[in-house]
Amino acid sequence: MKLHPCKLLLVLVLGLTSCLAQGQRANSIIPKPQQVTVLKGQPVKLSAKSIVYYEAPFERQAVYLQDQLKSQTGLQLNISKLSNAKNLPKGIVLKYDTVAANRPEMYVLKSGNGTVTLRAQDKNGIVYGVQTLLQLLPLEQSRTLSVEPVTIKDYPRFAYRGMHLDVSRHIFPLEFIKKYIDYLAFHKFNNFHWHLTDDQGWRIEIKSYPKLNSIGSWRNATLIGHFKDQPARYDSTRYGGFYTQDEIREIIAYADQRGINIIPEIDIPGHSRATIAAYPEFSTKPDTTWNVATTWGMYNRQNNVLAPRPETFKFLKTLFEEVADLFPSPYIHIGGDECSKMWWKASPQAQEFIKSHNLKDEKGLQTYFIEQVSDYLAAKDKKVIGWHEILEGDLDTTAIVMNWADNKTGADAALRGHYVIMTPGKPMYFDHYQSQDPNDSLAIHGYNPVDAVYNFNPMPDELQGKPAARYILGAQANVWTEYMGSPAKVEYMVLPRMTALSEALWSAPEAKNYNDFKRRLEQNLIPRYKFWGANYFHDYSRWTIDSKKAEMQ
Ligand code: TNX
Repeated sequence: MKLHPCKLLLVLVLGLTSCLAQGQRANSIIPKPQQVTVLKGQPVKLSAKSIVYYEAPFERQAVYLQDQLKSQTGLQLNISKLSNAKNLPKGIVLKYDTVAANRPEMYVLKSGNGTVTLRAQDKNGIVYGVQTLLQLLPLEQSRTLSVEPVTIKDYPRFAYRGMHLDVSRHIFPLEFIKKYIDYLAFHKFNNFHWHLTDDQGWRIEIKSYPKLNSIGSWRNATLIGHFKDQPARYDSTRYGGFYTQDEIREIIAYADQRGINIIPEIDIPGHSRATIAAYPEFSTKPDTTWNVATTWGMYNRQNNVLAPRPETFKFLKTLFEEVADLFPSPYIHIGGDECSKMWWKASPQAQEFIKSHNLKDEKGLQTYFIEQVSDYLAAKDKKVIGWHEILEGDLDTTAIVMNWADNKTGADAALRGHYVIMTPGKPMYFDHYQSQDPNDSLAIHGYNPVDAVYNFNPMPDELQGKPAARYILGAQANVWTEYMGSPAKVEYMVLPRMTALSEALWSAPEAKNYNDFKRRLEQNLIPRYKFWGANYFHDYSRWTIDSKKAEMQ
């Protein structure tokens, strides 16, 4: 076949751009790996005849890779258990290796001589190797693929890398929960904090107390607009639902295959309005008919608390045992935030309880609740996580503190000997605005642009170089959904901030560079958001920490 010179030029240019794209892929990975070495030699070719080999612990990850490859490129590879053959076969090999991959969650990816090998000592390492491999491949349908010859040695900076999702204020379909978990896996997060209960509704099936679902999962109306708007307006739609335990088990298995632990949160002793709507006898005013909350911003108003009665503690023990049996997570989140003390102050029964149990005050009572539940859970071999307000009383140090206040509060908790997960409102609250555009879609007051997230250092300055630094486990972004009524709105609020956070948690601080991050975001991630069919915030270049300052001058 003879080609017209113009066509020949086109072929050459196209060939060149795809070569260029190839060379750039190893340089465009997010989060940035610890070490990438581009090797000389031929790219590894993969075709429908190639096979994904796995060693025993990684069978489900081989299936995961197979699915991901199929959806990204259309290429359907078979999988096969690796036999004891001395020479590695051609194709992709998932190897269990504690020597080359000598730390938790580490992977070593090597491509060359016809084979791509991923080595790790645990499932998470393999999952992260898979994510990196997917970024070395084109995002298009193709019958043959080539992987540039590289060695990548990679592991996370922090052990805890989390994303939270509030499903009480708004509930999302099971399919979206899976999609959200896929986003986490892609970004090499390892914990999904599932905020399952709050004043506005229970979202987990509890068999031992069925009214939590028949009553507590439903509210009669929902606030329209911002909760500070006057006068407040409500719709008149009954809203709610919950995830059944079978559905939850399905989500747990889905997340587990992707190296993600699910931490359920049952928020006590405050944020309990939906609980006492179902069981008023656990409230400080048992004769009141409470309703499931229909508005937001509950602090000191309708954000309600549990009363310290024998039947409440029996309830908490049974409830948390049921939750502990459902979730394999070694940690259960028990809330503890924004527990208004006014209800206990006004309750003679609560005051009597404080006295008879030698508690100092209402803060002591809050600690008592946390310690009771910690004990029930310890018997099930689980540790508790609580929001930093659990430190208000004198708590022993077994509880892990999730700090949503400033860095200093986190540092203080670490200095007291608690393990700490950093989620400071600034900039880890993804329910806050990411622009200062008055026409931006409704959000909570603060301003957390994407560069603030990127530049966030989970290690507080106060702890640099101190032994207590080891208590900082990592960080997490929180996604409270008062103003997120749909999956598309959640996606808009988390992308690309979640992408920025992944690098703050994974990569070496000295390797971070915001401009380079933006290049990789544009070349590698934005096309993926589109491929995933994800909504995202487009205006991230315009809205930065400095753009706010410039506007205020
Ligand atoms: C405070 S932070 C809350 C949530 C709200 C959020 C809104 C925390 C532990 N509790 O109940 O949704 O503010 O930003």
